Amino acid sequence: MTPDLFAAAPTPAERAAELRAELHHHAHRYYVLDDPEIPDAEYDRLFRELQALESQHPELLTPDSPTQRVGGAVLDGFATVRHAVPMLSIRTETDTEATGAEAFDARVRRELGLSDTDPPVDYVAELKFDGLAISLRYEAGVLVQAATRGDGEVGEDVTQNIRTIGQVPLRLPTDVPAILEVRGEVYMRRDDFDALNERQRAKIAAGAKGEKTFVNPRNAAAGAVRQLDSGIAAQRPLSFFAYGLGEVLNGHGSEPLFTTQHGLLMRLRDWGFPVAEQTRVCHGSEQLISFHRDIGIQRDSLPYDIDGVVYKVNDLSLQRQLGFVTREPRWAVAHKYPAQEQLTTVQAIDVQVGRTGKLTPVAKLAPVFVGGVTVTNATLHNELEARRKDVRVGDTVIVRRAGDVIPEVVSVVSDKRVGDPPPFSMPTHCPICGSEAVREEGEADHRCTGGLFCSAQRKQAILHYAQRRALDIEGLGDKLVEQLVDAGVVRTLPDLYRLGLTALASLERMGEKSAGNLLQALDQSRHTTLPRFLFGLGIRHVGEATARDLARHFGGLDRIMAASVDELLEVPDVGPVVARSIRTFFDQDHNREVVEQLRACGVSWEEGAPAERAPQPLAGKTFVLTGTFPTLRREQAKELLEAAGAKVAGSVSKKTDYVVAGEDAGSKLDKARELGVAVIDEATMQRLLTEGSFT
Ligand code: 5U1
Repeated sequence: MTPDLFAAAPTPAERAAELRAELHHHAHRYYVLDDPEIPDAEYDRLFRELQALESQHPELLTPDSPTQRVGGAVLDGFATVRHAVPMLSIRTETDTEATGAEAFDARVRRELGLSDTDPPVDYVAELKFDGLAISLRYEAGVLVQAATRGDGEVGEDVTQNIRTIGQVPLRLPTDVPAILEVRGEVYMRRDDFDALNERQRAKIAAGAKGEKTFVNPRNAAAGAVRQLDSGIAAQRPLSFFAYGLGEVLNGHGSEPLFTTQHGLLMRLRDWGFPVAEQTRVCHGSEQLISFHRDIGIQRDSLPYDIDGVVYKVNDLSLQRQLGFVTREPRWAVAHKYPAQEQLTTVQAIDVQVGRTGKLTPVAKLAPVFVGGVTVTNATLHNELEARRKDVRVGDTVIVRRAGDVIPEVVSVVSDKRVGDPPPFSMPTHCPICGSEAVREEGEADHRCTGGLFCSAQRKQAILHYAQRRALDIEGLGDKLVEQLVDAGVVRTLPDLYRLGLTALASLERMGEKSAGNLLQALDQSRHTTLPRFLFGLGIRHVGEATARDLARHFGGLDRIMAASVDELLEVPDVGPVVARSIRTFFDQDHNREVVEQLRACGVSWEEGAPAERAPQPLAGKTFVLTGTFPTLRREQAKELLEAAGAKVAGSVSKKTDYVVAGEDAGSKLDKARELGVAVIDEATMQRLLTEGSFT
């Protein structure tokens, strides 16, 4: 568009309105849609222009101005707010099994007078965010008040703090009702929580007084919302999801704005509120059960904590018909997952030795059922962490177990401490082999200096070599490795291939049949691939991907063993730390000896020529894989794409170039369609792999 050179310059009021509108638009793109249109620097420039205008003309300052997000006001206490429509709570179904969803459906059907032959009831299934419920009040489309739930009737006015949340719109489109209360949850993403705690730890280490780390994202979010100094609240990264309404007056026109809960959520999204994409319409209890199961699987990979899912009757007229019991609607229920945090006591603190000699303090706990399993050990990571949390024997602690993550001690319940047990300190010598334990400068971990002299390191090294992703020796598990090392039968990796039937069969709990199977598995493992072998050696910092890159780049093991640090640095994704670690490993005579002996025992793989710089037809492209493919396993497809230079991501965003969808593709396919990302099948992916683009 050519600028109109003769147009009058805007007045300060016009320019301020223009800037506010532009900043609102870009804040929505950035915070809600995660799809910014302008660089951060440009946003900052517009923001500063508006700030300058408002300070020159204070009369132009409006409560919905984006400049009001930065916080600053310090309150003596919070004013109270009487909710125009009470903020209800939700009934909790504590039965975490599928029967929990069935019980809710049965209750709803009974209350509605439906018989078994009537069709299934439609529900909306949503996520139950682990945060703090908030009511946002908009008058004439402008945010005028934000209040906590409080006792449901009266909450606290936390408007200044809520304004600092980028995802909360300060102003809504013009078609919203004159009075509109939007309800939802303020929460903290896990990555924001980790970064916040990292900053807190740095402040504490620098000697700042009165600073602390936070126990979990929910507490951190609740603390930020109830922070009297809004300048501090503004530094706590909060997010928001909308899921319901409070008071609504003066809708436009005579048509209702929506007749279903799903319609309501979609309308909230249109108005600029973040609504979780996992929201799903479910027909009857079976689909509720599968939603509960699907989200249970995804739970740990969501970027924020949830403690369950919520089911709501979809039809708003049926909701009205069902009504409430005390403060809880009959049309909704929260269906929980097993708690991920529990209280227990520390019976001892042991120190375990890992494959690379790392010493890890581990709290031995009174058994406790958490995250779906009984937990008896929880990692304390290292001495600094154990001291920071000040975990002592006898303490009552909060233990957390999320998914496959190793259980950890979140914090000590300090007022339950009995007496004055001594603080934990790391032993000066390895508890297994007695070698000196050292902590190198700049590192948090202590390490045993015993190397393969240390039987604990040997056991871990053997288990690492035998694992499925390395040499894949079926049957060689912890117990057996322990026996083999403790009995002195296996000292180094090549000893595995020297095991005989008689020696094996004489071990405790090992019959002739199992011994025979193990020998067969060992024999099969002799034929392997270079990446598996390299990974199996357990070189520090060399994971599967690096092992693959090294094999591809050099083609053969001798070339890798002879490569200088500079030559290693030529491998894509290998940096100085990794390169030095590889060089150091192969500089040790005993490591070269192990490799030679393994080869002498018949361990072999195919070698190739060094890569010329393999063609990378898909360099710079990002793919997401979903569903089951006709010929390739997901892992194979990933390997092929990565070999062609593509990046394979776990979730779909605007930055995704292609979603490869197979049978039973899930929510990633829906997301791709929503964002207009190209969806292709396996055959098209194969064409791209060879041709790099469509011809
Ligand atoms: N997603 C969602 N969470 N949540 C919490 N919806 C929802 N609804 C709630 C609550 C307390 O309450 C209404 C059913 C009143």
